[in-house]
Amino acid sequence: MHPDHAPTAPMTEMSAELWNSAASVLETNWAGDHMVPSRRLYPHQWSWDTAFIAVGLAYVNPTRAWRDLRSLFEAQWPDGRVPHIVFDPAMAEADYFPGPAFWGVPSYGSRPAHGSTGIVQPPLHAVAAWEVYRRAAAHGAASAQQARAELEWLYPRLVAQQDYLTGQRDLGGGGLASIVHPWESGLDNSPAWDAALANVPADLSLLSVYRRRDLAVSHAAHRPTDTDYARYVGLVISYRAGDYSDTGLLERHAFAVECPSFNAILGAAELALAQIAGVLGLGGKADTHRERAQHITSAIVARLWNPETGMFHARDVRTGRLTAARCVSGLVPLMLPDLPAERVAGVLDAMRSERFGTPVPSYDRTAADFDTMRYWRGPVWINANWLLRRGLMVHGLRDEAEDLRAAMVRLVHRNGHFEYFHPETGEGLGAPSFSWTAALALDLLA
Ligand code: 9YW
Repeated sequence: MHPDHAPTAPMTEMSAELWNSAASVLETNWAGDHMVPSRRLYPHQWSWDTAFIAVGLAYVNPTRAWRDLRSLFEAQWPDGRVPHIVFDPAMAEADYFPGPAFWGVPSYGSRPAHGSTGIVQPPLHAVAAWEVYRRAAAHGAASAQQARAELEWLYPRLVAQQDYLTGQRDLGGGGLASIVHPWESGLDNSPAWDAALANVPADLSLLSVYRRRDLAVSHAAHRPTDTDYARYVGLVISYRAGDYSDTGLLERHAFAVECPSFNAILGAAELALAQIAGVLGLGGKADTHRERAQHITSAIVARLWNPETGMFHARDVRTGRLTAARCVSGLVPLMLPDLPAERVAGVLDAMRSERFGTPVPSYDRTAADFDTMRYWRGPVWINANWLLRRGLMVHGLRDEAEDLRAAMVRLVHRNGHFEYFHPETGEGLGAPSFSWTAALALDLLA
């Protein structure tokens, strides 16, 4: 890494220590042309991880940030979808389940990959590309020039990604993208999906055919259950059976949900694209992106707001019902600058209430099934808190944004660059040396 790229403001001993450990996690997890989220648990390239990671690499190694984003988009499908995992040919099928043979997707594009999955993840890449670009000049003229060239390469690809999600994936017809698998949300076993998943058959016999690799490298109590996994695998088999086509999907696929955080990120991506289009001299396109962001924001407000809970909820497209669960995803629309003031106030009330608090857990602390250990059903995740901090800053809440930043920095400094954290004790859970925790720590310190 480049210690000379550390922030210029004087650092305390604690922040210097955290900066160095974060930079070394990113060094260890670099796999030549992409970053892995974690060496043991996730040995391939994950889509939204790449975006969070780029935000941190922007400080210590922008060339790698661009390389990582390029590697991901080199595997983009002809229909514009950016796969949630791009498989590394250097790894064996057995190193991750479900692996490339299970998905059965050919290699698209120029990446010498071993195929990809057929599903997507939240489209945070335009936001990340804009962040890397903004910081490039601090690394000198050559870096600024590189950043502009990379933006030019990425821009049409980012637009194609948005077009896929707002077009083919608008299964509900109301201007929002549907996720067709819980993994697409990035919040795999969130209680937000429980109601919609109840309609999905859980064929546990599938797990005697396909062995869960995650349990070999992680604690069962910290991971989704076997019933969850049986449903996850069943949904892949269902989507795969139609060659991952979205045409007529509602009639033949048991899961379609509009997720508030996925769609908030979709809206934020349009705003980042507006900035990128501006830099590239495409003023007319910038206006279109801003309009599209406004439409997405309005659709989130119209379709996902629950006046009784005063926050956003996931909507089951098949039944038209909002899920009752109060999850961190229901706060993330705070990222959107055009969110009406009364909705901003509602989200802030929920965030400040005993249900959430700082740092924000993945699920309502007062819910009967709040689970301090199990993945997206209770633990604190740095990426979700990072998105919320952006939301606080977008709405001018500087003091609260600073409190949240300080809480995240303390958590990671005391406990390490873990994948997620116990919401009461702060203990690190899941994978250690986790890339997005390290990358976002750099951004929080800078
Ligand atoms: C899995 C890689 C991914 C993240 C997701 C997270 C988890 C993969 O890990 O899912 O095997 O369950 O939920 O957001 O992208 O870090």
